[in-house]
Amino acid sequence: MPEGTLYIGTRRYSSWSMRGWLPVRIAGLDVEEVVIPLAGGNTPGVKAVSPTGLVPLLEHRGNRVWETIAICEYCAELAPELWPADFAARAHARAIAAEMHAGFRELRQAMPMNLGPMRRGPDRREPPLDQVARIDAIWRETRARFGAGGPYLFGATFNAADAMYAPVVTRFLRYAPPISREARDYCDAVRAHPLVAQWHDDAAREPAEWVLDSYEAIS
Ligand SMILES: N[C@@H](CCC(=O)N[C@@H](CS)C(=O)NCC(=O)O)C(=O)O
Repeated sequence: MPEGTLYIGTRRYSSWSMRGWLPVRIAGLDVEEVVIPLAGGNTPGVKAVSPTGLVPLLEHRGNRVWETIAICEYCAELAPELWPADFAARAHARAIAAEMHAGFRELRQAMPMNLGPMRRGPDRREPPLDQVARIDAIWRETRARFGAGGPYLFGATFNAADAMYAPVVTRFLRYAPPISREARDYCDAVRAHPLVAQWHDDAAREPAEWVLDSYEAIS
């Protein structure tokens, strides 16, 4: 019998669900996954289960955890490899993960996550290039300082900071804003990670009825 439930939204669109799901799976939590098809905001099924009206929501061993950054921390208590072992690297990982959790609103709105076919909808907006450049710099600087020995931000281990930026990778690969060669290589490495690949595969199997015209219009 599973030890709880992870509630997520439509995989095709729900970037925050992806950010919560990755650490839960890396930590190997034995939780049932419940996917709630998003309705484009104020989804009744999400409101019925989540205190914030948002997903992801993790229920595990009687604990309820919402907000992706808190889910990362919860999972890291059980799987410490979700943060780097080195003190300075760990501080940096938390800082860049928190920056993602708190920011880049304009980038997220202009380049919404959509794992379906590209449509180039009429409402497509210009990406905020200053925010694209900031993320590019975060990735390059982090990899230069801490990334030796592997393709991820902190080297060989895909950790919570990578999980927080994984939906940005899907956006950069889809919308192709101008990014550095190093950032592009990082995107390719994240896309090839088995769990990221699994998320994409599962998204591709979602029912056609879950596709939202309003979300497709800006993709
Ligand atoms: N700050 C929240 C953001 C969560 C969020 O915005 N989730 C969206 C889906 S990506 C949601 O639940 N929207 C409700 C809806 O579409 O009904 C977190 O880190 O978990």
